[in-house]
Amino acid sequence: NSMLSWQRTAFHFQPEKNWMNDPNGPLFYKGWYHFFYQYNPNAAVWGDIVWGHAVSRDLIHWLHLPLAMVADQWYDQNGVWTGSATILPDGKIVMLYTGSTNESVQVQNLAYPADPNDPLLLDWVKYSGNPVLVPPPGIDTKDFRDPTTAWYTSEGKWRISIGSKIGKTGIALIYDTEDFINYKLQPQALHGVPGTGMWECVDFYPVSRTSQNGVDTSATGPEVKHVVKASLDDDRHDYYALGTYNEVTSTWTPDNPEIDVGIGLRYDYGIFYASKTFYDQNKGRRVLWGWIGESDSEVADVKKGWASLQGIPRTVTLDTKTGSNLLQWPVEEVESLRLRSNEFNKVEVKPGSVVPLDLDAATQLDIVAEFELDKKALEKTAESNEEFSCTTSHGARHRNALGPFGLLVLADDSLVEQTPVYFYVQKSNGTLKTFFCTDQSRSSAANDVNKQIYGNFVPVLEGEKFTLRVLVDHSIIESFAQGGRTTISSRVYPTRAIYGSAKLFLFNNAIEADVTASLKIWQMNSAFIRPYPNTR
Ligand code: DQQ
Repeated sequence: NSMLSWQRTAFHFQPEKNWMNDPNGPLFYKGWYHFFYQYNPNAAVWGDIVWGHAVSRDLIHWLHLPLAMVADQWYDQNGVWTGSATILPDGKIVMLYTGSTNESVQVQNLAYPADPNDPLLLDWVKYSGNPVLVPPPGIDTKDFRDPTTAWYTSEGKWRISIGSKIGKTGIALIYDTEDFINYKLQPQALHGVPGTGMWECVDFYPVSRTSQNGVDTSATGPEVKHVVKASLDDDRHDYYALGTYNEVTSTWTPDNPEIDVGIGLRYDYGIFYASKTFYDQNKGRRVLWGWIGESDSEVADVKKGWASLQGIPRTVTLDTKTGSNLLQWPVEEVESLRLRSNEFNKVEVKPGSVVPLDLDAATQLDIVAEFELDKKALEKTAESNEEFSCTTSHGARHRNALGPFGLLVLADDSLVEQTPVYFYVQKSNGTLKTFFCTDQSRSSAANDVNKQIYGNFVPVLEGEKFTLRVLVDHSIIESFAQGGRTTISSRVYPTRAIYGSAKLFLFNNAIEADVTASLKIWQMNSAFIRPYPNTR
């Protein structure tokens, strides 16, 4: 057991032990951020699901609380599944969640805090008339789950969405309600995309077109665009698209049907699922939580006694420069963990070389880096029409004139273990096309772990450098390229590159171009993520 204990993280949210999955009902109330999550109190694998609960002042330091809801009713006997919170204008909290009934039918249930004066919201009451929604005609009893936060309509009603599928078409059903007890199914789904299968954990929210502030879930009008997100059960990734919401028909239309939900953009090109946003009225921002599972074996999870992390919460905004993607960025509070820093200015990294970065240890880091490609090399490089893809093009070993270049994270001295986080640049039609990837193929000497190469295209606009932010925390690497246009989260399980033996390097595997790198790297403090004092 202690053999694997280094894999536990220092500043990512995780329970003391056992299995965790989806984030549930995040909200800010009376000075506290509340975080609920899918939790198995009995084992380090999925099952016996109840709601775990923790609170924080700053989204970084957490106090674990007693379970918020357990499977104690016929309508949630097979699991207290995923749900969302809505804060009503009078401050009341409404929680809607999916119950898997004694017969494994998926139904929606209502719950609320027993004592609204308790800022910790320790006790939850399930509504006596539950369930409030059962699968409608035409919907399979096992394809009806994960209610969203409600938003307000101009008719003065609340509206929610619930994920489902019809045949192979993933859809977001829409219901209107006045009291959260009686609901009316709308004749039109919010949206659906053929071939995408079951939509889990649908999310629907506005983003401002003019500012970087977040907006309340009910905001509509010309100032906003609307995001639809679905977690695709079939391929276990979170897909989003930007579009326009029509309140009258209760439908949403993507800006570009070619990058629709499930066939276009992902929040994260690594491991990141069942995510959920909430509007943080405390700081006027929209915050995204995502479940980052394990990519080692189930046997290893059982041995270590826990499984899963939550990503560092991210702010989500519209990228007003491109207009066609979101920007995700770690919440500013994570910067309060920054300790001493090292700066490296304009380090030259020659083609085919590796440059060590002199740090005390490289297991808990916040890295901010920018890279520039040599202008002359850029000019004389021939056009390429190579079909590149991070996932299939042999990772950081695969060279062209202009890449790959970036960082070797959680590497040991001999580079037997290393996780390259990098850019790969192509010149075609006189312009540059850039990919952002993470190569796990040499991340661990262990062989029971996922060694995929992750990544995707990242927009780099005229005049921009290649910029990177990386959070490293023992067994997780969260990477954000170009201010959060493309993000990749990796779980890695080095056996040598641990504690003081973990190092960080720059690398440039381009054939022709010099790369100049400037970095600021902070050692990160550990967060206080503490058990609840057992006084009750
Ligand atoms: N996890 C929950 C479901 C949801 C799935 C069950 C997504 O409500 O659809 O643990 O990971």
